[in-house]
Order: sequence, then structure tokens, then C-alpha cells
Amino acid sequence: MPLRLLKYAWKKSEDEPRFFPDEKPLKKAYDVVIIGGGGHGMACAYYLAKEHGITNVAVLEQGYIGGGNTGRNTTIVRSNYLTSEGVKFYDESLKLFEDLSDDFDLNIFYSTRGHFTLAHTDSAMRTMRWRAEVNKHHGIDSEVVDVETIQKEVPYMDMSCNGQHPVMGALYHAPGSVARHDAVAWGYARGAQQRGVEIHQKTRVTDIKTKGGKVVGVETDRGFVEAKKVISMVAGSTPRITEMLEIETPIEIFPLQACVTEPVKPFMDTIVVSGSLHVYVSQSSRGELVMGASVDPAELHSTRSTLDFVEGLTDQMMDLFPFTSRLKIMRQWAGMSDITPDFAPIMGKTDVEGFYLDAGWGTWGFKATPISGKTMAYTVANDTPHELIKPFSLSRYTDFKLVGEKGAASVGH
Ligand code: PYC
Repeated sequence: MPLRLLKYAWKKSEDEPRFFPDEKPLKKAYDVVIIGGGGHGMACAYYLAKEHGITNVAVLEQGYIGGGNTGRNTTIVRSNYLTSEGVKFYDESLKLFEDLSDDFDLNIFYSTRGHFTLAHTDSAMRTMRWRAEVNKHHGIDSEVVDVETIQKEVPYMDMSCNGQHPVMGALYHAPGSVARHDAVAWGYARGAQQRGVEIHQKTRVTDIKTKGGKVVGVETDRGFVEAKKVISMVAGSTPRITEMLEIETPIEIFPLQACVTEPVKPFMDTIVVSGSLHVYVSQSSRGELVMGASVDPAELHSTRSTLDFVEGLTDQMMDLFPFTSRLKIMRQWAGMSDITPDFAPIMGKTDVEGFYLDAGWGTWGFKATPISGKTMAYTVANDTPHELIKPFSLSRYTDFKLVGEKGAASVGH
């Protein structure tokens, strides 16, 4: 046996540093309770502590860290939106993403790939031009490219789409990236904990208590905790939380499914999206194709996955990449998308004093993780909405100031 191994075997055992320390019992009172231990909740806790010195914070998560939409999306990060409000917001998010590995001292495998949104019709081409113009106006690297350019980047793609819906061009967004999604939640969670925030997994909020129109605490399945401020960051569970305060939102919940194939040799560096075919695909560093489609056709609060979805998606995928007919699907899953009528999020204060909302992410929650955490932390710390999220207030639905973001959807909804 090599001497080095023997030395190690004889050594006194050392405590292994754990990524997350053991959880403590719930305290009686917190300054801030965050409902939801996904990326957004953890990011908000992190920035509350790091940028505002607010550390008497508990994040309450009914399942486990990043077990909701954070761990169920297809990891795409981009800022090529249609509205100025969306572009500015997501561009700040993308900039934060670029530095997260350094900030966390944890590799989130942020990988800039370039992002094609294919157009198969004249009207899709028109929308791509529109998006390119808005993007460029805000200094975002987006341009409309022709079929030859796409084919050069993605040589295995059938540009005729089986002769049925030929690709006419695409919006190309060079900064489009992918990242390891659960590592983003873990990095924020560890950073928040190191600064004094408590994270309580398997702790379900069952009610929110108010007195004189003001939040005073939350009831949980582990008892009551007092809180001066409560933030809901629960995506697909938003209606369950807002009902507790009789807050009406226009959010509807639809399952959004995704899947991965067995790994194949690297053949495609870029992310490819086709709104008309309702598919998006990227190749992971392990070689798997990570794929998704539009949301399920009917409203449903469920994370069950279906054969229908895989059949529909693979059918469309074979039009784009004929060789995928030989690939096996290895895993599939679903998340719950919280969709608003104007496809923009709902963020900020509510009519209940001390209660804040971060919701309405549709299929776009992952890429907003850093900026939603940062702007919500600012909003809560100062009790005034951050400039970037002012357009996303809940009151826009009663003031008729919608933010029409549907044209930037990666796939049709
Ligand atoms: O907005 O890029 C996107 C996206 C990809 C998958 C779902 N949404």
C-alpha cells in the first residue's frame, strides 16, 4: 500500500466541513420571513444580508432547497426580450450571473453559448427584427441572421425542417448562456447562511397573520413565527399563498415539462429555440440534449409528467434534428409555471403592509434569479420598489399599464 494512503488511514479523523450547517430550531421572531427556498428566495436572503445588513431572516421551504422550478428549468439565461422593461431587467440579471461563480466561490458552470430564436414565418421574422431593434437600442448584443449563418453554426440542423416549415432566419443573441441551475440556489443559500440567515427546509407555511392590515407573522406546520415583513417567492405555489391574504392576482398555473436524452458527442454549442415548432434545445456539458416545449394546454397545479409531452416534443425535434430519432429519452420532469396575462412578472409591495410578492415568472424565472433577489431585497429593505421593478407592480392590472412581453417567449404559450 502506498505510504501516503497509510498515513491518511492512521490520521485522526477530521470534521468534514458541510456545505450547509445543520438546521436550527425556528426562532420566535424574525425581521423578515421569505417563503420559498428556490433560487429567488435564496438570492433575496443573500442580498438582504450582504447589501442591506438584514440578517434576522428565515427562509421557509416546504420541500428542499431548489427543489421547485429552480431545479426543473432548462437553465437558459438571456436578455433578448421585447419590451424595454424586460430587456433592462434581464440584462442586469445576466451581468450578475457572469460573476456568480466568483462571488460564491462555487462553480455554477456558467457557459456562454449564443442563442438562436428561429423564425419560420414572415410574422416571426418581423418579431425577430423588432426584438433586435429594441435590444440594440439598450446596448444588448442581438441581431437578425440569415439561414447560411445559422447552418454554419448548427450544421446538423435540417434547415428545411423536413420540408414542412423551412427556417427563414433567426434572432441571434451572443450572450445567451446556460448555467448549473441548482448550484445557483446552493451558492446563494450558502452565502446567505454564512451571513447569518436561517434556512428551514420541510417547513410549510399554512397561513399568514395580519393585525390592522399589517403582517405580524406566519403560521407553519412547525408552529407560529412572528415576522415584520413576509415575502412570497414561490412561483407555481403563489395562488396558495396569496389566497391566505385574499390578494387577487391574474396568475394562472400551467405545468411546464422538460426532458434530457442520453449523452452524445458534442455537436452543438449554441442554444436553439423555435417558437413555431414549440421546442428549445441545448447540449449540456455531459452531452445530453436538454429539451423543452410550451406549457401544457390546460391549467393544472401539478408536477406530473406525461407521455403526450415527449411524443409531441420528439416529433418536432426530429423535424429540426433528424438524427434524434435514434436517441433515448433518459429523464423527464415538470414544474409549475405561474403565468400572467402580459407575460411579465409581478414584483414589489402589495396592499397588505409588510407583504411583498415576487411571482408571475411564467417560463422565465431561472434567468431572473440574481436580479429578482437583488431588487426584491432593495424593495423590502427600503419599503419602496427598486427602479427596475416599478413596471412590474401588481397594480398595473388595475391601472391598465401592462408590459406586453409575450413576443419574447421562447416558445408559444
Ligand atoms: O425563456 O429562454 C426561455 C425559456 C427556455 C425554456 C423556458 N423558457
